[in-house]
Amino acid sequence: MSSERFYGPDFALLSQQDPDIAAVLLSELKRQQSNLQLIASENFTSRAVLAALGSTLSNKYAEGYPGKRYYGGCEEVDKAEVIAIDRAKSLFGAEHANVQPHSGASANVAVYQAFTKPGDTVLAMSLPHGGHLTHGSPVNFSGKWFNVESYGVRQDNELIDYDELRDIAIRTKPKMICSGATAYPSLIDFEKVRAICDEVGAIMWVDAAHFIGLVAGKAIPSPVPYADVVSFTTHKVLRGPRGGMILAKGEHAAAIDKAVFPGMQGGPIMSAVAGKAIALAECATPAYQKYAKDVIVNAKALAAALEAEGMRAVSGGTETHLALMDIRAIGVTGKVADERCGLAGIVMNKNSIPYDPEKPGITSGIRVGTPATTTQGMGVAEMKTIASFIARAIKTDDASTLAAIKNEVHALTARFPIYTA
Ligand code: DSN
Repeated sequence: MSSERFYGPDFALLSQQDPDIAAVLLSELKRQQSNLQLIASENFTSRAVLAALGSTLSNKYAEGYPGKRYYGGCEEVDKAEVIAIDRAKSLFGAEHANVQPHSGASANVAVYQAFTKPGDTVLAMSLPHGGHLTHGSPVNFSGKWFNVESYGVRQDNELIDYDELRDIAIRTKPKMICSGATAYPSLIDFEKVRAICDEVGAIMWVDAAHFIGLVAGKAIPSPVPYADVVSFTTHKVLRGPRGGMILAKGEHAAAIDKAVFPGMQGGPIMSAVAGKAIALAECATPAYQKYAKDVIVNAKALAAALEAEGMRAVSGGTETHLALMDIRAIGVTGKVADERCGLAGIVMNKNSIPYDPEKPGITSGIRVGTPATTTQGMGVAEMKTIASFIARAIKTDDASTLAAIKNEVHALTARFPIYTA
């Protein structure tokens, strides 16, 4: 099937009206089809989700919640939002769901607003140890408006030090404790975090953006039974549209809903809400559960194969969808590795490792994830091939060698086509 046909009958119209943007759509589709997508936070959503995103629901303003809107004509979009809420509650066993946040960062703004006031103390994982901008970075609203204390990982095993976390919590008395990270390959012990929150009287917030898809697929334990509130994005392993979502205990439902609207957002993006509903239904299938388990199997295989190529897996490997590799033994920085891999058609990102001697713009590590390649149907054999591509690419600055690897990458991705049927 040609790229033009993938974008449907309206594509001919777009090509005629705006050939510049039509060309971008086609080139991006080709880029995604032909390169290796190893960014741990990216995936290929289904064509059903893409259909919802490109629908007339995009035209509708719907401030408020189903049955309580500020504009007329919401009877159809109300149905989509009710379906999305019901599916989220059922999939995750949650007492309350808000499906309106435009993104993970927006969801986190709402969480801060629901449970804290500017100046309050919040305890979260430090960004250099794998946290997120919204967990208190000084350049983000969280670090500017709140007193964010940080915990990290131990230097010897690169795992969260729950004793240190408890000590800091007792000393700083946070209003809220956040667990969750963007570059932490291990599982988080939610039972331990709950006990610490109870001991110091803190709200337990889990930012599950990276791993909620693995929870949805029942491949790893869920934070939902433990946490007061769980925020996440819907476009990572979960494989839905770009967007955010919040789950909460029933007692916090009103606070969360008020914080999202009118506290933080105006009208929700109803086409995205419909896309979230579709993705949640997809996540409830046995095929998705197999996918979630395969994502982890592939991540373990990729980490092991990269170790065999002379890199070191931070925290000794992975239990999730991503691996953080310390590449200092190869003698290149994360920045150089990222650039060389890009030239070889391998898209991943440089990433700080815990206690990294390099600046965040340089780094000693790379982060690789398997959500997208697993969606394509790749398995352990392909992970070994990908590891050899990465190793060859980061060890050379020769343009013709990088171009040759790119040809091999394209031959591999051609065997695992996406968006062709
Ligand atoms: N940008 C996301 C990631 O790559 O982890 C986090 O927001």
